[in-house]
Amino acid sequence: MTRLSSDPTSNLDREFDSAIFSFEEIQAELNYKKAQDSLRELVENLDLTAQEVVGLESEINGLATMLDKLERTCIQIAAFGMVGRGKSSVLNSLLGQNVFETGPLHGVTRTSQGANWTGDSGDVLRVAFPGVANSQIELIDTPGIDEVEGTQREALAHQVAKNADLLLFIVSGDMTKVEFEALSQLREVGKPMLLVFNKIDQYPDADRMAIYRKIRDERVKELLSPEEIVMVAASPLVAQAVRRADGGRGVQRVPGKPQVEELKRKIIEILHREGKSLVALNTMLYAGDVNEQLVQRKMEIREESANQLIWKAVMTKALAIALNPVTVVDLLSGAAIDIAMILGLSRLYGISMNQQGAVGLLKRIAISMGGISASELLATLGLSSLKGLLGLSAPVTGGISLAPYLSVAITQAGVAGVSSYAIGQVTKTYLANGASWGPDGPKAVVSRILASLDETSILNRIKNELSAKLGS
Ligand SMILES: Nc1nc2c(ncn2[C@@H]2O[C@H](COP(=O)(O)OP(=O)(O)O)[C@@H](O)[C@H]2O)c(=O)[nH]1
Ligand SMILES: [Mg+2]
Repeated sequence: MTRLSSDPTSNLDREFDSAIFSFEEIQAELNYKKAQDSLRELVENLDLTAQEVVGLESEINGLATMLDKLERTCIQIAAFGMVGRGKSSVLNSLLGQNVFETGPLHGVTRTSQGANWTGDSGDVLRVAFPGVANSQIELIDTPGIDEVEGTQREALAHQVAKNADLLLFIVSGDMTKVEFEALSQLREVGKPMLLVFNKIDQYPDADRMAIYRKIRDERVKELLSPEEIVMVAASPLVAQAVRRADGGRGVQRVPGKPQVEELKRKIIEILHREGKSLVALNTMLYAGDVNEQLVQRKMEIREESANQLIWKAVMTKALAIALNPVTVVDLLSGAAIDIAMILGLSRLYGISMNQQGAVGLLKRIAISMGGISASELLATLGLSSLKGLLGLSAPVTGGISLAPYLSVAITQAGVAGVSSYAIGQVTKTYLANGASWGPDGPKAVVSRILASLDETSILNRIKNELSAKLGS
């Protein structure tokens, strides 16, 4: 494709790169492989002239490379701590299954067994989250920091920590010197970390809070912020009335339900902040959980992620259109972005959809949208040649015609962005409704959403962001 090649070129190129980069971020929310295949297939099937392909190649390849990189992304969460503090129990409570062996004896964690293990390297045990297809999450259990000899332990801990995305340091009471030193060393690796105060069921409230404050205000004051400390009971013991063999009554301590919601919430927040895939995480942490509050939270996070994803697609499309002076590329890259957005949303809502399905849905929505897609089409067809002309003439006239170029481009891009926004909202509603249009059919859903959209304010938001990006 032809690029503007006067002064602001490098600027625009950079903006375009960052558009592709935000596209990458969208992909981070998806099932990478599927979206990647769909996009590639889509692009391969485009009926472009040789000249047009040449222009598109670098973008397509760049995208593919980034997608490849993302595809290999795997989230690793590693647990550290002294023996018996509950490292294995905490990981089990996250999994919702007893996969890591626990017990009062030393060394339990050092013997591997079972078919679920996915790569037992030496003293470190990893397990991929079971029950989620193509799980991208690995939980890593390590031997107690007091179990392995000094330098060897340090090297091992360092190695595990270096590769992990999140470190959990487990204690079960006030910290010892050994714990403090190990924590300090791990902190140096610079990875996000949570200090997990486990076994809180063992302490009366007052004692628990006293220990918590001691840890927070004295032990790790310099190393961790209060938000990085969380209290849990991964495997609490609860009193249960029992009838003894002799007919008398007694009390027995039996394992109760883990109290780890706060930990799950913090893990999600941290990894979200780090830009790691929320989809996989939510699936992992909330799989099979019927707790209403958690379901509610999951819905909120999903809604939030969906809106973010839609907005990124809107801006990616708007920016791409503003910068591409060739009509056919406008239309095709626009559709590719809408389709990627639909695929992304479908992943987010756990509804599997292939590229054909996404194309079908896009067509359906576009038909039902009537007005708005027609106006986008008109705007694109009517203005693109003008945009191309102005864009191409820029170098000759020394950039004088850039101003009208940008204002036309931004208007056109804004219209396209609004249509993507509407398509995104319609898709979200459809998916949230279990991939169904409901009794009244797609037209009714689309008109309801279109009626509720504040087009002017969305358009202004797009224009403002674009103007800021393009420096006009
Ligand atoms: N009361 C209580 N006991 C726990 C809790 N978490 C773990 N435990 C017990 O502590 C012991 C050691 O746990 P484990 O997970 O094997 O510790 P690890 O050596 O750090 O992996 C086991 O007997 C667990 O049942 C908890 O929250 N409350
Ligand atoms: Mg263990």
